[in-house]
Amino acid sequence: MYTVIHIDDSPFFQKMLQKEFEDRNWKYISVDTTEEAFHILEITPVDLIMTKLLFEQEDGENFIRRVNGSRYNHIPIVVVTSNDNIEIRRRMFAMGVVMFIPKNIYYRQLFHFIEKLKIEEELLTDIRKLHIAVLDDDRLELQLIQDILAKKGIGNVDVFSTAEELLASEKQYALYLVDVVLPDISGEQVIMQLRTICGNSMIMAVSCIEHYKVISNLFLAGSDDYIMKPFREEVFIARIKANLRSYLLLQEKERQKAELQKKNYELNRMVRIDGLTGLFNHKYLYERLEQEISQVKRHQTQLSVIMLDIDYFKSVNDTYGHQGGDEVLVKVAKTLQENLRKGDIVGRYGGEEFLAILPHTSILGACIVAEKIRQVVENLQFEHDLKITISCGVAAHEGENALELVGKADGLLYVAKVEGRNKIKYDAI
Ligand code: GH3
Ligand code: MG
Ligand code: MG
Repeated sequence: MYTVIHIDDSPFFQKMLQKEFEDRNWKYISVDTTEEAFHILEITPVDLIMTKLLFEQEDGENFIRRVNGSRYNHIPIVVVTSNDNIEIRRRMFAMGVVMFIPKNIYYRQLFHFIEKLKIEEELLTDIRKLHIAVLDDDRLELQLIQDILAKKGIGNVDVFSTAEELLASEKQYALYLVDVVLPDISGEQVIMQLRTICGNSMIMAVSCIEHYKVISNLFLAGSDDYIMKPFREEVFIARIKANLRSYLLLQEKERQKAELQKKNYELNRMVRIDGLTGLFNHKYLYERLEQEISQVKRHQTQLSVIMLDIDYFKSVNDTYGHQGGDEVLVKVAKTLQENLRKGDIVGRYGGEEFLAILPHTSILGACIVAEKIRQVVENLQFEHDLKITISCGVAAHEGENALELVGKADGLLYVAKVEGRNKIKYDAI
């Protein structure tokens, strides 16, 4: 929760602002005088000071000067006044006032600013989670940067005094702060090498070099920003925040891209895969068979198919229920996958029928495979001592199209069924 002190003795504005702030989950403290404001500052952490300029006891400008000279000088000050002219504005901004709001247009601007304050605070929270590497050959400078970061609660910081050490580090950092004047290697080279190893991390060059050519070269080498030494703490942190904004946007984009790729992959998989067994589905089997047939024609190779059907499967369902039947289907499907070669294609052709496409395989080879599978299925262990057998029709490609070839295997499967099941039938060439 954030806290605002509002110094204004008008009950009307106090009431109005109280509601606006509280609606936004802020703690609102209103005081009538600047002295009371200092008292509050002493006893509670404050995130924003809002003040008018004209007080009976003290001039508002004087109050701002006192805040600036105190240990509360980091708290943003917003001035709300009806006394608006360019001269006053200039003076206010010179004193570090972050916002000047003429009383009549008070709100939109103010709450826009407050929203931003919240986002800035969130960014700081994000920065605290980052792993940061600082490279500087000057140990004092390293300490200075570390101190500035530590003051903001940023502690995941590793410091390096040579480029060699940093480049050899196994760890990837989200932010690199690189001094560009180094004894053994140019900062530009360091940045170039970092860019190749760290991908999208933020790289900020830090130096006192002023020459435009050097600075523009650093950006060419892959730096995201350049900060001139000596720098003000607040500006330094603000620049890190600015870079973090783009970094987070980029990361979000990458995340969305990866998610989309995953969804596309899943979608592609879903149109090819049978939901129950995880094998290819009927549609994909035909696509692949057509492809394989065109390969056979082009390269004069061999191709065989096996049509497999579980025997008396209806009675499995009748005895053990549909779910029991499904379990058998899954186990048979797994067995097929395990007993075929990597280049073979196996899918669920229909209910309890499977089709295996065996590229570069003669009828003899296909029969050996079919017989092996028949035996393995016959010996599978199921609950309740259930025994399962399959019948197979094995056919070699002899110029048919996909439909004809499958029809040939299906015809042979039918023969296997008629001749008593648990056997393979092939077309004798
Ligand atoms: P045959 O030895 O002649 O092949 O006899 P069968 O009982 O195996 O053959 P039939 O074609 O008469 O019955 C096939 C059964 O397979 C009927 C159907 O309910 C069942 N079936 C089809 N798809 C599924 C499924 O996804 N899950 C389950 N549990 N059963 C299915
Ligand atoms: Mg069957
Ligand atoms: Mg069937």
